[in-house]
Amino acid sequence: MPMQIVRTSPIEGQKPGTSGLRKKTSVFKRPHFLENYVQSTFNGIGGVRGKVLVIGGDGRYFNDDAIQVILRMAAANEAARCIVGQGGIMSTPAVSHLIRKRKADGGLILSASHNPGGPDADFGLKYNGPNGGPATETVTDKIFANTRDIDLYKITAATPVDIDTLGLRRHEGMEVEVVDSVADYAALMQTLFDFDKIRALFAGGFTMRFDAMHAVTGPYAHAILEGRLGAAKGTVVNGKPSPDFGGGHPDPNPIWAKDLMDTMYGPLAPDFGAASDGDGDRNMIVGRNTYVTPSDSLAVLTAHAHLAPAYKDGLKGVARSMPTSRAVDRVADSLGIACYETPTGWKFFGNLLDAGKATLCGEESAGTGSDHVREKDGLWAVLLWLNILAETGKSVAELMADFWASYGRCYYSRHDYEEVESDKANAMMDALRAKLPTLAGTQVSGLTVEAADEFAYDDPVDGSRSTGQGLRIAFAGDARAVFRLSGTGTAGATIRLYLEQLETAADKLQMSPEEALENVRGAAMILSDLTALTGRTEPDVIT
Ligand code: VG1
Ligand code: CO
Repeated sequence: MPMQIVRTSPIEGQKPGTSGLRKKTSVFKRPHFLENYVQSTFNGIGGVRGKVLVIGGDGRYFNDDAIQVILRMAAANEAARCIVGQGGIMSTPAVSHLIRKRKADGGLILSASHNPGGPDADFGLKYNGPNGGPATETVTDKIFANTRDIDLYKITAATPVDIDTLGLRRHEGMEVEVVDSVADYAALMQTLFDFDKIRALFAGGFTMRFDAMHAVTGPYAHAILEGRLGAAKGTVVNGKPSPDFGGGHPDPNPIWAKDLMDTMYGPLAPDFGAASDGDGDRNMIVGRNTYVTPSDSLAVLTAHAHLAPAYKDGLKGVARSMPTSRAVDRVADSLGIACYETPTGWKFFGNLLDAGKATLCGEESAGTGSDHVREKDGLWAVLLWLNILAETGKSVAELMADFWASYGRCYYSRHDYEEVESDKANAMMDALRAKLPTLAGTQVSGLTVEAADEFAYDDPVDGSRSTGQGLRIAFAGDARAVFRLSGTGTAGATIRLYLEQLETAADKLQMSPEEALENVRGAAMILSDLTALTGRTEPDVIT
């Protein structure tokens, strides 16, 4: 095998963020950038000699070239086998499932997820471990350490590997197995949900629109919704993956999935709407005239999960990321199950799922999932909603109204200030952090601060501690504001401000979120001094 050892030196800025390494595509394409990171990943996990890896990506621009480099490096590093999604395409939850199903040693996912794709947009790469989940911080720390003192990488000659033809072949001493990207995943979904019941729902005239946002879930949604479940042809829109996601932003929220929102709030709205992101791990749920916040979705799914076959015996526990609203806590309380609060990012749920402490997990950023894989899973969430709608016979609006009547409503909104100059964003966070210990008891914007701290997480399974996970301010009357900096952006800093206010009064359950959150937003702006310190008056995106 013609293996080359290439001399290299460390490249700045290869620290993995919330979900792997994300950079401008042009940065990933710089000489040695990808190769350094791949070799550092291999080194950080103790080498890949004799190992089996699953490899797939969301199909964005550079996916095809990058996957060839990764395969050549896996061969040169003496991996035994790479299992690759056909054409190099596989959704993030499908990769997670395949790692588990095939008992692989890990996997590489080529994706920048909800970030746009293209030569001038973003690219990303992340490593998932043998449990199918994103590498824990202990592992990403090792990968990062390797990026700091790398001096060589190994790669074979530039003979392209055929990843379009299904089947097993040898390539430069390594086995390459090309698999159908959808089949195993679709089969898994069928074991979790009552497909007969959902098929009957569609056969009875129930209508749906699934917006794949020109991203990876198109083929999965076609096969499962229109194929196995018999939803009408045309249910799936924007279902053909494209390298730049049709020029759009594959982030399923009311801003970027505006077409779907317009349809669902228009005169011809179907019964149910959903969308998913670039790599298929996020979901947006919207009923006729009824947008469901991801935090509420997690809570509603927790309350009704027992209606689906996979969860009929109940849930062991649930987990949510810290900024996610506390709606699910109230459901867990009434079910008598534990509710864990973790830092942002799916890597923190893995240990809880592995240890059998949590069955469902979720994040306010439109990620929901369960112990069926170790990633969040967009289509899974859509199918669980469909199963619940089929069992209850209720509309999304009715389910939400019932839910709020039982548990109260956690009004919730996230305000993103994008591409803020990093030093200004850091200065704002530093100033607020310094102020936190003095805030309890302060009156601001009609609210009283009850407690304020910087979130740190002690993993109950492996005892590891993660610090610096967001600044949180709790107000009397069950209101909360949280500030943190995004770890997935590729330009400047993104400040995320999360706002929450619980209402339990029956006559206050149908307010607009803006109105319900006005006081807590006002208080957050005053306490953070955001406008003075960053020059921003309005957020770029409100979800
Ligand atoms: C964001 C979300 C976080 C999510 C992460 C990866 O991270 O807030 O909840 O886990 O993206 O999602 P951050 O650090 O930018 O806030 V995905 O679907 O982009 O892999
Ligand atoms: Co994603």
